[in-house]
Amino acid sequence: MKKELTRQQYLDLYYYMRLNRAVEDTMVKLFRQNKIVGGLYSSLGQEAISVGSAYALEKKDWLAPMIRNIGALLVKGVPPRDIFMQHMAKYDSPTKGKDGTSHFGDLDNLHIVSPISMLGDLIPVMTGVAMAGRYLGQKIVAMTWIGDGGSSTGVFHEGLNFAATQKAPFVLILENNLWAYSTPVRKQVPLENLADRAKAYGIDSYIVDGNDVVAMYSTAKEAVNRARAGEGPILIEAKTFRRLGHAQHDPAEYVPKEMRAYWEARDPIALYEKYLTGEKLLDAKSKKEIDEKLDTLLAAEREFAENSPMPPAELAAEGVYCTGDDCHKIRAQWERPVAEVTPPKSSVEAVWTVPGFGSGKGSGGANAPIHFGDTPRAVEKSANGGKPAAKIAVKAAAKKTVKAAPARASRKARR
Ligand SMILES: Cc1ncc(C[n+]2csc(CCOP(=O)(O)OP(=O)(O)O)c2C)c(N)n1
Ligand SMILES: [Mg+2]
Repeated sequence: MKKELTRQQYLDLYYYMRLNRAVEDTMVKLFRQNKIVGGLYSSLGQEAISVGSAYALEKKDWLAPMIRNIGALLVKGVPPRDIFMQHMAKYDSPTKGKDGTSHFGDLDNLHIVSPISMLGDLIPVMTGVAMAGRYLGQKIVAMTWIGDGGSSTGVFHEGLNFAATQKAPFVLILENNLWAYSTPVRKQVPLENLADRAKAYGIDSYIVDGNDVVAMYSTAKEAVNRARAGEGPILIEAKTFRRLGHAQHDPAEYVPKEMRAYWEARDPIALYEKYLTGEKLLDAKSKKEIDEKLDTLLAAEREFAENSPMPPAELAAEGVYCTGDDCHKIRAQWERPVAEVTPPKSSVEAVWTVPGFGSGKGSGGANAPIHFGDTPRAVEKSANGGKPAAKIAVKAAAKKTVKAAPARASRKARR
């Protein structure tokens, strides 16, 4: 680690890693007291990744966390009480006790997109956020995280390819913690470095020690700056280790003892404390002050969360299904003149047309529906007979499709 940040930045990184660990330690206690509703995941030993990467973002930037990114939420400004209450399904929680432990965000103020369980799906979603920001001239960067296991989903590849072709200002942090549930990374990816996946999309990547918070921050900062400057998406592989099981239910007995011992000796907070002390950025007195600050904060946040009521039963069905405008309103926030982004100004002539398809007109004069030659004929009788023009067009198109009948016949033959 070389000295390149301000003293305050060094101390911020330390504080947020400690806060990340303290919040999760508190939740383990709540879980054992049976106060957590649902699963409890841990980022023990991975705090430097969430904290270092989220610290590289600006306030206006967007992120979407995965299950091991509570540190990123804290850096972005989510108060610990919200995290506690969400895990306890309390009425004052961000989702009023209605969604999973990690399934919450804040679109209005903190720019956090709520995660969903399907691994990889946040990649195209955050690519979309990045593109929307560019479209609106906001100069934002979007960031999300994915695990080694999640990097083998189809949507990881589709999403990253899409981000690359769109040159989206998007940074993807791949947390290679060596395990996906009980599957070691070597059994599911034939690559030494998962960063090499970036080559398939023609984008740049970095490999970083995920247990070194300063390296994590510096690398993320460079990637964020490059993405913001219009260089397109960047993939960062952070090498680390999942210190606990997949979630609280998993004792992870399948992890070799030597592997665990190696990584336990590389605890990111212990390593960083040693560095800060060596560089005279942290002494016993300021460490004690941080300990006390965290103890006081967490006691108050936990008390608030514990005192929050459970949601009233009569509200169980409310806000579950969208009923339109009386449920919630989504309105475009125009930041460019409406005329510029709506037709006719926004319309572009199709560059590829096929007669009878898409922008072409059917013989009946209406827009032709897409017809692949094997859909049932809509009109069997005479052409007009009071049928809508679109249906007549279908018939006309079917007639022109020479291969339609043989295709149907051959499928029948196969059956
Ligand atoms: C598309 C999809 N497949 C499977 C799962 C079930 N699942 C949840 S977490 C997980 C393991 C994830 O491993 P990894 O991506 O390495 O993340 P880690 O838990 O190590 O942080 C699996 C298989 C899922 N949520 N989504
Ligand atoms: Mg993993």
